[in-house]
Amino acid sequence: MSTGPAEVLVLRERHDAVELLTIHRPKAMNALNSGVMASLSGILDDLASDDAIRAVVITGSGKAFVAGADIAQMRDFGPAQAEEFATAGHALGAHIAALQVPVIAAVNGFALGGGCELAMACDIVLAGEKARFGQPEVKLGVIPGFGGTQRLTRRVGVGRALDLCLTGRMVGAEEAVAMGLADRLVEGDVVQEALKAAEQIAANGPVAVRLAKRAILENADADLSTALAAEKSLFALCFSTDDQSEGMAAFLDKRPAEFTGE
Ligand code: CO8
Repeated sequence: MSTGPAEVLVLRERHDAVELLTIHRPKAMNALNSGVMASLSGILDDLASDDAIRAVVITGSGKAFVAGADIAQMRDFGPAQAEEFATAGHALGAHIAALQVPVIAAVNGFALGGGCELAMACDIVLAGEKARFGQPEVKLGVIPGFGGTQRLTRRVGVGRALDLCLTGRMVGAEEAVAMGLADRLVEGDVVQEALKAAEQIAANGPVAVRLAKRAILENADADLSTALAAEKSLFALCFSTDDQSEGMAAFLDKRPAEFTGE
């Protein structure tokens, strides 16, 4: 018996040095099932070894970014399967953090539960006018399991995290940006704006972008003096690169820099 072509759950589009990933299960509001998670994880592996890539944008097909983990898949889970699923979710977040290039979430619609958590696992969160964020897990009798209780708290503070995780209410783009859940409110096409931000990043010194991401993410939970010491050594490291010589020479020569990422 022949099997049909495998369903493509994450669409890939290359825009020069920027990869656009679109989670594509529009009939299920792009809910994260094992297939989507494995697909995303495989693509991130691929991108990690792609030297030409400078930034990644993640968005969703149709009217959702991602409306959460797949409730139909989770319904019959026992604790062991739930733990395994959450482990896969955490691994995906770690994968995004470990990717040397920045990852931008272009939140085009519902970003709920695992979808809100996926957005917060990205480096920059752009909220389109139709974006709706929330951690509605308590309405289903569970709690966030893909980093929501922790990443949300780090982004918005304990009180607001408690508000969102205990009421399960949704917030629109404006409120999300005001509380720091999302980083920028975008009027118009959020994917185009995310690609524009990604292109801006791609034009900067690749080593510097990489080290800036590392300096911020690896030290966000460190005490200030440890974090400043880490910044100082990464700053010094920049001065062993061609990108630093080229970037500063280009500024002084009043010409655009031609970075090599070396
Ligand atoms: N899982 C499975 N199917 C979903 C999900 C989901 N999270 N969200 C929507 N769908 C499906 C609906 O069942 C429906 O399917 P069908 O057409 O077959 O009936 C279809 O998508 C369209 O949805 P609606 O008809 O409900 O569309 P509306 O426009 O009326 O509403 C909403 C859109 C508001 C997004 C609504 O669908 C909704 O509330 N969805 C559920 C949101 C939610 O509770 N998310 C949290 C899920 S729990 C979670 O994410 C825990 C994470 C734990 C970590 C796991 C590691 C990854």
